[in-house]
Amino acid sequence: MSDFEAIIYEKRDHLAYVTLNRPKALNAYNIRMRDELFEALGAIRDDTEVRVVILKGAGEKAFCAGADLTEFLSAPPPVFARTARFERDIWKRFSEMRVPFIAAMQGYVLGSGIEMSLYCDIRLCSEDAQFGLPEVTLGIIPAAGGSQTLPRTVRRSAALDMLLSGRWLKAEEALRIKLINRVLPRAQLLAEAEKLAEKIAGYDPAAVIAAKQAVTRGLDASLAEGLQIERRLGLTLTA
Ligand code: CO8
Repeated sequence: MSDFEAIIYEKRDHLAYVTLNRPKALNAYNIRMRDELFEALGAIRDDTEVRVVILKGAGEKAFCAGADLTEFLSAPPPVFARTARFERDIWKRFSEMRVPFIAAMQGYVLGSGIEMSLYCDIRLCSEDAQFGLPEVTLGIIPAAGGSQTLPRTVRRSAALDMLLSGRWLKAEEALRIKLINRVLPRAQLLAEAEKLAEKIAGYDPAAVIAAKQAVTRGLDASLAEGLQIERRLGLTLTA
C-alpha cells in the first residue's frame, strides 16, 4: 500500500486514516483513487487492530469535488465501465465496513464526495464546507448510491431538494437538515474527529461493531425484524 498516490493510508494505534490525496484537483475521485480505496478498505476489513477510521481530504480547499470530470468524459463505453465497477464494487465495500467511519470534511464536498461521506457513520465538517449533488444539472443521477443513502440520512424532502435542484448547501444548512453531525472551526476539525475516534476506540470493539450493525441492518428491516436483529446482536455480546 506504500505506492498509493491518490490516497494516503495510515494507522496509529487503533485508528486508521484514509486521506483523499489529489489536492491539486480538489481530491476529485478518479479510477486510481477508486482502486486504492478498494485496497485500503480491504485492508481495514481484514485488520482487527483497526477500531475506527477517519476519512479526510488533503489540502485546504476540498474534501472531494466529486468525480474526476476529465476521466469521466473520456470513460470507456458504459458496458466496459459497468463490468469494471462490478469487479471492484467500491461502494458495496464501503457499505459493508464493520468498524465506524468518521468523515472530517472541509471546503467543497460535491457529487461522489458527498456520496462517499454518506457511507460514513458520523460526519463532521468545518465552517467553510459546501455540499452539493450537481448530477441532475449534468444530465445524470448519482451513481455511488447517493439517491439511496441521502434519503436514509436526511428527510425525503431535504434529499429531493438537493437531488433535484442541484443547490449547494453551506455548513449551517447541512447541519440543520442533519446531513452533518457537527460543524467546527477549521483549525479544530481533525482534532475533534480524532478525539471522537479515540473515545469510540476505547470501548469494547465488539459492542461498537454490534451497535453499528444493529442500526445499519435494522434501517432496512421492519420494526419487528429490527428488534430481532438487536436481540441477536445483543446476545452475541453477553454469550
Ligand atoms: N474533476 C477534475 N478536476 C477537477 C474537479 C473535478 N470534479 N473539480 C476541480 N478540479 C480541478 C480544476 O480543473 C482545477 O484544475 P487546474 O488547476 O489544473 O485548472 C483545480 O481542480 C482547482 O479547481 P478550480 O480552479 O475550478 O477551483 P475553484 O475554487 O475556482 O472552483 C469548484 C471550485 C467550484 C469546485 C470547481 O472546480 C468545480 O465546479 N468543479 C467541478 C465540480 C463538479 O461538478 N463535480 C462533479 C460532481 S458530479 C459527480 O461527482 C458524479 C459524476 C459526474 C460525471 C459528470 C459527467 C458530465
